[in-house]
Amino acid sequence: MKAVAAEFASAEHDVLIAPHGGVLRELYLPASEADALKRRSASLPQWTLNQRQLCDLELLLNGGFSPLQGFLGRADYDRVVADMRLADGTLWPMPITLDVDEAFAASLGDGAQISLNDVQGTPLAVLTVEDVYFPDRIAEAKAVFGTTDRTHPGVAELLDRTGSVYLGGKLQGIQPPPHYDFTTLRHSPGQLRNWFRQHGWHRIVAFQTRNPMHRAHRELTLRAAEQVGAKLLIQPSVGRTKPGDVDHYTRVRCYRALLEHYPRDHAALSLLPLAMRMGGPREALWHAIIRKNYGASHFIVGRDHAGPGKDAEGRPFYDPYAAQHLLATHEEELGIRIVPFPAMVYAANRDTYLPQNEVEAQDEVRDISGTELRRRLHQGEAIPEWFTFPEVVKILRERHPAQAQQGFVLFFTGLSGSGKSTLAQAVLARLLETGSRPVTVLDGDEVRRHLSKGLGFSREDRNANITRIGYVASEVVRHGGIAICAPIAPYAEARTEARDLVQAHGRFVEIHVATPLEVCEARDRKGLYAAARAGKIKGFTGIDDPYETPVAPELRIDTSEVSVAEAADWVFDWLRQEELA
Ligand code: PPS
Repeated sequence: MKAVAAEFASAEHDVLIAPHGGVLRELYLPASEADALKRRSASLPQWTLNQRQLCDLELLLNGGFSPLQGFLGRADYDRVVADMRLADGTLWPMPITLDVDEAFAASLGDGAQISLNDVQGTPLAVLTVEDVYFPDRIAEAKAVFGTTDRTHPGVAELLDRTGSVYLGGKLQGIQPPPHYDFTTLRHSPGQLRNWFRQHGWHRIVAFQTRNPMHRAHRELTLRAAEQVGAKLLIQPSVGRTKPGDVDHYTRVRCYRALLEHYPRDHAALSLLPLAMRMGGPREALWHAIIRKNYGASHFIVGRDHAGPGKDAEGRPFYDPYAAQHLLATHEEELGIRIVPFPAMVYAANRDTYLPQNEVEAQDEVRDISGTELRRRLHQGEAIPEWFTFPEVVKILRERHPAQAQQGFVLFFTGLSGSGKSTLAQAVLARLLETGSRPVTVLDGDEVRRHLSKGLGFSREDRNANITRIGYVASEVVRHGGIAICAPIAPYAEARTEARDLVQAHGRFVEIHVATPLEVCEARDRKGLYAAARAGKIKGFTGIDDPYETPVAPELRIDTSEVSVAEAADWVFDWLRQEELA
């Protein structure tokens, strides 16, 4: 069987009892009541869910977070944070909370109901607010993540991007958050349980992942399934994972390709809209409960499950086997069997994969880390067949082309008359002479005629101008093109913002055209310096408005010392050296 497909029965709204998983409670109202609530929701206070809240809501409504019936109130929250249990003692390790800002919380009256909407404004559920409380987020970070180090993505989110007030209460579901991607691979717990029942799958081992899967994962999952005599459910998290992870579109293409390499009718693929917190052991426990709700009888816990990587001092946040130990302690209570598995490694001398604990002294162990894989993709270097399947490599290479094909930005900055535009034109000519890649030029004057029409030269307007340039350039780079920008960009903060926008997709090459003011003023091609000196133009850069000199640009060129042709050669040679051109 290739994938669990559209043949699933539609979601059931009743309480379902499955062979595994116990009681499952969906929070959707029957259709006619949902319609009535949808109409009424328009008159309620409106809350737009962020991505994490949206993922949480989806799993609350479809029963993935059973037995929760809404966002945690104070008593449940306190006990979950302190000892991984709801107030009634039920095991639940992760605080599922609805955070809002103080102003919104203050606007709510007693017994308030609020409409929870997606960014398009579609009402998805109504929350009846039973509790409004101020959490101690530092204490939450320490208890849940074991640290307040913001290198931990869960901690950074909690401390820096989480509202200061939590709302607790029960939910009434109106409709599931709409998804338009991979719709045949998305299932509610009820749908999956039905599918398992219809297909006679009684023992099901679930595998969680947030990365593309390679041969080691295939070997691990096959062995785990064989060990417990179960079918395999590959259930990757596609809601929100660790920043910097391979996007889920690419990953799902890889999983589909990999599925062809499993024995027929032994493995199924289903996507989980989970917003991961990277909470290591606690998160692993949470993942197991979710998989139980989806009808799995077993759950694979590998090395460093849901680990967030290293802390600010370069030490791992969690012991790599802490998750396995924690789950073993709670296995009876969990209602799902844990299949702990060591890392699988490749022994070149035997041309096979082995669990790490079966490696012998004479074995030649090989591994390619995630970082090394990214480096090879980046450099266009070979990726051996023992590591992954050619179809998977092809998908990853399409998504991460070698550096020479990646987009980049040349960001010339300097005083008016410093030679930015002329140099930009000369470099443009070199790029077009030697390559076939599309180049977009965002010159200062040109941009102000179109993209930034109406903006002036106040600090605010100049920064808005540079942000617009940075945004357009980042889109060009995202599509694999080259953008050449040539604004004055006098303020460091705006240059940094443009750099950050671009670096999400490719290289940002800042070139400070460091021609001295006296030279620029002597050139005075547009007569603007004379006008500024005469007080006819106010706030002119270099005269009565500052130019904050770039501290660490990739290149610095003084056009009073070299010809335009020489300067262009210099830029072009640098690009060659960096394998960008
Ligand atoms: S900024 O600061 O980066 O937003 O400036 P930019 O968009 O590059 O626009 C600079 C061009 O606008 C003309 N001009 C001024 N420059 C600086 N200060 C003031 N007050 C000003 N008023 C008009 C000037 O011709 C700049 O063009 P270049 O090509 O840099 O000489």
